[in-house]
Amino acid sequence: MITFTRFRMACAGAAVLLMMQAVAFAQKPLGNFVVITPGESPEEIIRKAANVTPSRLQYEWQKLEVTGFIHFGKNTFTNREWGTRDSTIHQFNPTALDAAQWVRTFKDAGIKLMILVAKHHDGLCMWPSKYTTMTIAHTPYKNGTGDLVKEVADACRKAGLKFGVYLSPWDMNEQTYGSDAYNEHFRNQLTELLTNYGDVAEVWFDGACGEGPNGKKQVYDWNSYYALIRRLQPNAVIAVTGPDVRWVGTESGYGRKSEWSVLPGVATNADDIAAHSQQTNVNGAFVPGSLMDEDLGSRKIITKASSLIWYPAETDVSIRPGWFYHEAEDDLVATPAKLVDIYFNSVGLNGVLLLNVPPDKRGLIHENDIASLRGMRYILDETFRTNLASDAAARATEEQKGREAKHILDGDSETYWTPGEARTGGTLEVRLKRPRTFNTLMLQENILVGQRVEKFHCDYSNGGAWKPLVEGTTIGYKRLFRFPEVTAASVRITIDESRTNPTLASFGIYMAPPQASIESAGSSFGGSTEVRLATDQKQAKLYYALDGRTPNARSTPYTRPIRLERSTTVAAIAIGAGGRKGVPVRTRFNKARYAYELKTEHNKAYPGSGMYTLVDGVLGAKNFKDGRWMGFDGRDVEAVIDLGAVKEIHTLSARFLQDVGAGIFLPASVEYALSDDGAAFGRAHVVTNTVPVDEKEIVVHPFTQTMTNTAARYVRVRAKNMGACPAWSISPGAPSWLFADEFIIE
Ligand code: FUL
Repeated sequence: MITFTRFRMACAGAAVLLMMQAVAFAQKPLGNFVVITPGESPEEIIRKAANVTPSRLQYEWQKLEVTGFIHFGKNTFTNREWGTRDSTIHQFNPTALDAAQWVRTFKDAGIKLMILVAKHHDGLCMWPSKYTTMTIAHTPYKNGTGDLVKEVADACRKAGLKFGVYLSPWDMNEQTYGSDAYNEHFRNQLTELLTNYGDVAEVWFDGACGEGPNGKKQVYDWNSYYALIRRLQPNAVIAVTGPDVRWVGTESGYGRKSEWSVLPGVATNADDIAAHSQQTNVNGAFVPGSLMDEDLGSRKIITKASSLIWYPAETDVSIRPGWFYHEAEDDLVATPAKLVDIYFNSVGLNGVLLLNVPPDKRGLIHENDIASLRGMRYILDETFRTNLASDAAARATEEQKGREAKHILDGDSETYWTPGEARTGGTLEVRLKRPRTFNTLMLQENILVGQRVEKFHCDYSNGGAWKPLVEGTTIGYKRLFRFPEVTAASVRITIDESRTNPTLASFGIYMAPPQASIESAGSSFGGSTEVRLATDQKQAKLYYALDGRTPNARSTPYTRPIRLERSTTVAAIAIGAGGRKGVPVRTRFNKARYAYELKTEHNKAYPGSGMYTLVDGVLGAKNFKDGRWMGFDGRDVEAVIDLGAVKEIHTLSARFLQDVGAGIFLPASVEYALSDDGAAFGRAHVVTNTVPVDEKEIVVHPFTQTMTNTAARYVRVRAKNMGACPAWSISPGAPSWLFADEFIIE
C-alpha cells in the first residue's frame, strides 16, 4: 500500500525532473485541425494528436451533454417514418399544438438544446418558405398562417433553451432536386431559417438518401452551405454531415467503449482549412472510411493519417422505436432505466446525447414520453447530486505547479491535474474523510488541452488491500461507470497509458437511488406465470401493486415470486436506505387467448414477448424490433391452436411483417387446417400472399380467411417461407425471415 508519506516523497523527488521536462517538451494546443507532414514519425504524430483541441463552438456544444430532437411533420399524420413522393399535405393538422409544452418537457428533462426537423426527406417545410408550395402555409394548420419554426424558436428563447434546425438535404419532392439549381434552392431555404428566427445553435444535415441506384443524383455544394452558416450563424455547430460534430455511427444511443474525439482527417492542406476557418471536406466527408467502424482513432489509425481533426461524437437515438410518433408505439417508450443506461453510454462515453422525442398528432408530447423523461431526470439528479469525494484529499505521485491533484475535486472541469510534461502515466489517490458506499464513478479529462488518456484503471480500498474497481481506455470529456455498490475509504486512479502527459479535470463517486426490475419468462403466458422482483442494491426493499396503482412503502412488501393467473399489470418500487426511492416500474402481463403449441423453433434474438407472443392479443407494430414480433429465419412456421372445445369459427387470420430492408418477407402462403381431436386435420384453406415481394414499404399483412358454418376445436396454421432473399435485396440468396404476430381466431 502506498502511504501518504511515500506519496509526498515521490512528489518532491519528481518536481525537479518535471521542471526540466517542462522546458524540453513545452506543448501548446494545436487547434481543431492539423496537417501531418510526410515523413513525420509515429511518435510525433501521436504527440500532435494529443494536442489537437476542440474549437470554442465544439467545446461549448460538448458541455451541453444532453440535446434533443423533435421529429414532427407529415409522417406524424400518415403514420410513416419516411414520406412518399406526393404533395398530399392536407393531413398535417395538429389540433392542440403547444411548443411551450415541448420546451417545458425538454427543460424539465435537462435537455439543453432543441433541434427541430424543419424539413424532413418528404420536403414539407415547417415554415412558410417562399421557395416552394410544400410548406405549412399550404396545410390546414392555423388555416395556412402557421409557422412552426417561429413557434419553436420563440418558445425556446423564452425558456432559455438553445434552438437548432434539421434541414434534410435529400428532398424527394423538390423539382430541382438532382440538379445544380437545388443547391441554390437549399441555400435559399437555409438563409430563411438562419435569418428569420434568431440564434441557431446547431444545424443538422442528415446523410440519408433513399433515391436508390436509379433515382436522382444530387451533387451537394456542401462548402457553400457551410460558408453560409458560418456567415449567418457563426455560433452554430454543423452536424452530422458537417465539420463540427460527427455521427457516432449507430442510432442505438450507445457509443464506443473507446471513443476518440481526434480522428484522421480527409483534408491534407492547411489552405483548405482557412477557407472556412474550420475544417473542410470532400463531398461532405471529414474523415476517411466509415463512421460505423469500431476503431476510429487509436494509434494504429492515426499514425497513418495525413491530417488530424477534432471531430466529437453525437449519439442520436429516439425515445420510441421510430423517429416520428406512431400511436402503436405508445407502450414502447424507453423506460427511465433505459434512458439512464443510454445516458451512461453516450455522455458517459465521451459523446453528446441527442434524444428524439416526437410529438403526437395533437401536437403535444405524449404523457408516456413525459413520464419516462421525468423518471430519467429524477434518477440522474438523485445520482449526481452529491459527489461523495468532494471533501476528500487527493494526492498524486507527481504533479505540476498549479496543476495539483486537488483540482480533480474542485468541481471545475477546466482546472486539472497533470504530471510532468510528456510523462505518459501517473497515479492519484483520493482519500475520503470517512468510508463511503457508492456505485457510480465519473472521470473527466480537460479536453481544452486535448484528449490524451489511452488506458486507465481505478482501485479501491477500505483500509485493507487495494481491489480493482473499473478500467477503461479513453476518458475524454466524460467517462461514467456503474457497478455493484462498494464501501471504500480510498480510491486510486492509475493512468497506464497516455499520448502525452495526461490530464484529469474531475473525479466523482456517487450513490444512485435503488432500481427495481421485474423479471419473468416473458410478458405473455399460458395458464399462469411467475413474476420475480429484483433490485440492484443490497439494502433496498421492494414493494409492489397489482391493481394498477403506483406502489409505495405502504404497498405489499415483496417476499416471494408473484403468481399471476390472469392478465395483470405488475408495478414495483425499490426503496433504499433512508427512504431513498427508486423510480416505479411496471409491466403488463397478458394471458394468452388460447392454448397453443408452436411447432417451429423461433430465432433466439426475436422471441417477441415470450412463448405465447403469437396468441396474447397484443399486436406487433410496423417495427420488427418492437418486442412483439417473433422471428423465424429461413424456415416455415407451424403452430396448432386449441380453442378448448369445438367452437364456431368465422375468421382465421395470421399477421406477418414485410421489411425488405431487413430481409423480412411475407410468407408465400398461409394454410389453415381444422380438427376436432387435434390428430386428424382436414378442411384446409390456403391464403396466398397478395403483396408484391418487391414492396419496399414496411407492410403488416393479415392472411385472412373468412368462413361460414364452420366449427372446430383445433386450428393448424402453416406459413410457407417464400425462400431465399431476391437478387435485388440487401442480402441476395440469404435465407429470408418470417416475422409473425399474431394468430387470431374469431
Ligand atoms: C435518419 C433519417 O432518415 C431518419 O428519418 C431520422 O431523421 C434520423 C435522425 O436520421 O438518417
